Amino acid sequence: MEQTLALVKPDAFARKDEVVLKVVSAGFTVEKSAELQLTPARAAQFYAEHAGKPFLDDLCNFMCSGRVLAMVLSKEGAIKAWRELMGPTDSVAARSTAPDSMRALFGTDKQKNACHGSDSPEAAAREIAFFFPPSGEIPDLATGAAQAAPME
Ligand code: IDP
Repeated sequence: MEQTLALVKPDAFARKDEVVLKVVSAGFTVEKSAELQLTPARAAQFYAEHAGKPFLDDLCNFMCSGRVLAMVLSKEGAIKAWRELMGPTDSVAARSTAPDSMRALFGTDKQKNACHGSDSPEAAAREIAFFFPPSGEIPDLATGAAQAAPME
């Protein structure tokens, strides 16, 4: 069964239970979940592929502005299915083109768009390991990986 990494971003964290209900209704299994607070260093590491883009600093600040819910979701074709359920990046556009999507329902704009989803099998593997390191792995304190542990 394919797995993907889903995040409920800080702007939608207060509505995470509604998001999870829709995730389960859409046939995904929540294999793992953790609520955590990203540090600036961890956010920059997570979004390393966007290095140099003008919105990166703002994006990292936003991602550190509150807690996130990280989940490993599984389903046949989970990567594509979760991106479809999330909807397009811009929540404003999503409200006209995909009104039932997570970003239309729970997001605000192009940055505060409620959710993240891996965009390829390679990204899913990397992002799942980022938030849920294999057991026995020693957390990299220098990069703040220990922050990925669920909070009380
Ligand atoms: P995706 O999350 O739909 O895959 P990406 O292009 O990978 O979109 O961008 C990652 C995240 O960066 C988006 O989800 C959004 O929060 C933010 N972002 C993308 N483009 C912009 C922009 O033009 N302005 C502000 N934030 C943006």
